[in-house]
Amino acid sequence: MQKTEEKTSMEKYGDYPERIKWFMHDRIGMFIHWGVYAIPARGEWVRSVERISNEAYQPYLEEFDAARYDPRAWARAAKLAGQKYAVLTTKHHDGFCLFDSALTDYKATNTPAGRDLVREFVDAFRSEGLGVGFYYSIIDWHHDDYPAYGDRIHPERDNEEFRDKSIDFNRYLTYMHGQVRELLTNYGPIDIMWFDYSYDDMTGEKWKATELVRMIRSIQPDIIIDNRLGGNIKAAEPEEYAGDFHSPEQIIPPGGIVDANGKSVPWEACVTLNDNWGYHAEDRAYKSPKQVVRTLVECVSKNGNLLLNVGPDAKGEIPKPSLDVLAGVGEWLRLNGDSIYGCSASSLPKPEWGRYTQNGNKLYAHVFDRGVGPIYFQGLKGKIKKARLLRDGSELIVSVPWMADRYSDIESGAFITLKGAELPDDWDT
Ligand code: FHN
Repeated sequence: MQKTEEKTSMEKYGDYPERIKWFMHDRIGMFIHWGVYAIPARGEWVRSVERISNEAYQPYLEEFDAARYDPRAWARAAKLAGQKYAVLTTKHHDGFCLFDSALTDYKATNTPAGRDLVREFVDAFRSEGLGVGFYYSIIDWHHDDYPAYGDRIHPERDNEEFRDKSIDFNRYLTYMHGQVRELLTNYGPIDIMWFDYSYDDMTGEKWKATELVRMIRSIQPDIIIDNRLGGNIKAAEPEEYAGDFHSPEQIIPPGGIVDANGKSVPWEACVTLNDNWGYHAEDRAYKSPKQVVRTLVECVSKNGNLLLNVGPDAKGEIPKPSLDVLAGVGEWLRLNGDSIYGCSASSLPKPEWGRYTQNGNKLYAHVFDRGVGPIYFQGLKGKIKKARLLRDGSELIVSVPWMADRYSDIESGAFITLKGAELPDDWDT
């Protein structure tokens, strides 16, 4: 419907850095967790959870062949899902690199896969017109100079054997910064640098984060960076490594995310399609397209993005249950995408029947919980110029039903009569 007054609370991204505006428009991306851990097929933390030594993990590298890896198929699946960008794990905590790094032998080009898998990912997603992001783990369980003894998550070093082992953490930081430089130098323009993750006192300058971010911005000035180097993006004067967007994980912030001045800040919730980021052969707990769409609508209604994860199997294929959910989400977006892309929160209070998203003077009503009778729009009396059902473009009648004057604040509200039972009772916009 067309509202006659104020714009969305994000004022069409007027006072946000230019580099983040495409992100705030596109709203939904694909997260891709893929690596050697897909062979044990018990999730990407398998080395830590099962305390697998480097030596016991090595056979997996020796059989990693990416035999059915087809990033064009991944990109087409993302497009079919309505996803506008993708973020691939170039290196996860196990330290294995999908890219041909000159700084290590622990990489895909030294496995039967025998090629730079990141290069093919970038080329494929660019050819499908999608944004390209790199996830890079600052945690590294393989590197000899990564914190040793006492590191509770490290697969091997949380034991006496490593108590007196000396490490040169600065040498690790040189390696880590060097790999980030490789990623942002060798693959053309990259849209997102997605670091993961700071913890305990391992945060900020412990990673030499200011130096790292300055290097990144010198190579790729238009890139956007998440906040997991440890910065407090909510701070009124955030550190340089605060990042460009917040990255809540498996949670939609109830009130969105604002900075210390109460201004909405860009954010992106990352969510798994099942219960694992990396491939897990036993994982059957897939979310439904309806759950994903409601999550996406909630994110956008709170000025956020949704990064929806897939975990390809050891051969490089996205599991069919994931593809099925993505296709369902894409079909909804094919019909209702105008209520997501380019939209953000409305200044109106959340209605009891669902959520609003808004784009300029267009207000989108996502009706999740409808009973009988018309839908009531608090505070919109005389402000709705016309209403259309996005799904089929049909007119919806804006009218004051009989008895409304007795049972509603008819002086400020407006009513839209939906078209009876033919509307699905689950969702529509
Ligand atoms: O430990 C990782 C985890 O494996 C996964 O990559 C998620 C995705 O955001 N990040 C870390 C957990 O917060």
